[in-house]
Amino acid sequence: MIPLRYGADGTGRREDPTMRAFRADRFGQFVHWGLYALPAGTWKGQTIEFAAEFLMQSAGVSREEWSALAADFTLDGFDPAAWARTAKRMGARYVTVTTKHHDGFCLWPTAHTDFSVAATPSGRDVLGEILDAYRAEGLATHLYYSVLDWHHPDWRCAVDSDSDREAFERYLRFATDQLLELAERYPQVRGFWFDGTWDASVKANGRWTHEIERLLKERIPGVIVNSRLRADDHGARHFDSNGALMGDYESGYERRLPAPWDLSVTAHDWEACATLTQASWGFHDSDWAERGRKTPAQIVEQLAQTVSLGGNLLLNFGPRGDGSLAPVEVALAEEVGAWMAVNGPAVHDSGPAAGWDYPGWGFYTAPLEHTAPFRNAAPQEPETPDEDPTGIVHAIVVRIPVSGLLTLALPAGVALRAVRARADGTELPFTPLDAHTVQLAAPAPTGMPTVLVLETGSAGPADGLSEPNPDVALV
Ligand code: H79
Repeated sequence: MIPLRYGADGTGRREDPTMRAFRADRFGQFVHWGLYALPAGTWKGQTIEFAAEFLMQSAGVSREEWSALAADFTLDGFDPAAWARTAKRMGARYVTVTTKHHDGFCLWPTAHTDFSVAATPSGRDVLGEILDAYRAEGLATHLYYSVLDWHHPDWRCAVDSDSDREAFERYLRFATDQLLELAERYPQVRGFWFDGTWDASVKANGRWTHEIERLLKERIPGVIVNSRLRADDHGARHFDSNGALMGDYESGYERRLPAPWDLSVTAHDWEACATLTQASWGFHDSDWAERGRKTPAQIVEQLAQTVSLGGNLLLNFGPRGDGSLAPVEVALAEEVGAWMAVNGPAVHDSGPAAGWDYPGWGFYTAPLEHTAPFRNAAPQEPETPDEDPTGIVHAIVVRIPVSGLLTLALPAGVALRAVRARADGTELPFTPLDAHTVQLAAPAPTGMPTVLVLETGSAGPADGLSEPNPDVALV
């Protein structure tokens, strides 16, 4: 063990009610909204096929020109209640909203820079209105904050001189002031989501990242902080130099997921964030963005894969410059919501199904109380030691084999009692191949993943025959 001052604060998962609720939520909505939604990927007639929120950088726009967009931030179609309803109907249980992205524009009337909604025609507290709207729908709220800042004169990517050092210290003071201001103005938030922390300047300031997490938790007891904030004494990010996770959950999976069979990620809490288009977070009004737009089935498959591996999925929406949602994103949310209305129990309050190996044709999830004890958690007494392990497992079918057959390998000690379609409860017949393997006809394709409810019980001792040669297995 390397001694660290700014490494992980503990080992193992947080098991307090706030963290348990966040884990059980499983599905959140990310909202990227700022000045970049106005040009929406096109600057002076040129469409840049790159993330819309990067346009200031990718189109080489000066600070002055970019700041002038604030005059057009008029909120003509701004309807946060509609955003919140859309998220709720989709099945999201929390929202993470950009308070300040890399361009430095602040969605709340901050006292620490003039570059905020206070300098727009309405002068309204846009962030506060968004958070109120989501809370009114019963969603928990989290705040995204980019430490990286292209607007602030004191931001540095690297600190190479004394004057850089002085400037960057001023910058960190500014960011601290803003974060404490956010915590004070919006004390109901459940979490902070940090971004823009990969530059050498931040990595050399693990002390600051450690202090920010401590300060936020002091101001808002129980608040949840992502690993992306943190660097340790040696600049190690997410995981400290001893391999322990910093922050409360890993947030390194951006536009990608762990491999479906990679159970190593179930050792800690994590959240992946995903775009609806191929690569833009902010609204990108272009054929390029539409070409890469994901279908509801692709989104649901990502959600199923995520939950089967013990993660949360934060699905991004990029409202348009006038503050309205793009109809194509509302339609996507409706379709995912229609699936969730039937199949939500395979996602919400669910996690990895212990012992059920990745079957290739889909994903298994199980209600959280049936998941294995967390690897790093303190050992807990089982509530009812002799309890029959009867329970349900959800099988989410995303790829129907050309054979038309699904093969299920049962965990040791588990018997399959019945298989039902989640949608209508129809019982599906299955054939045991041996004590540990069953086969059934795959459900007819519907264009969306199909969820099967597996009713399980414990296998009696007579069922316990196992193949003696470990090189031989029935598939
Ligand atoms: O807000 C969305 C994006 O705008 C933001 N994060 C999501 C949630 C984002 N900022 N930058 N990026 C995504 C991609 C950055 C990639 C790189 Fe690097 C930064 C390449 C080089 C520097 C980080 C460090 C990744 C690789 C090395």
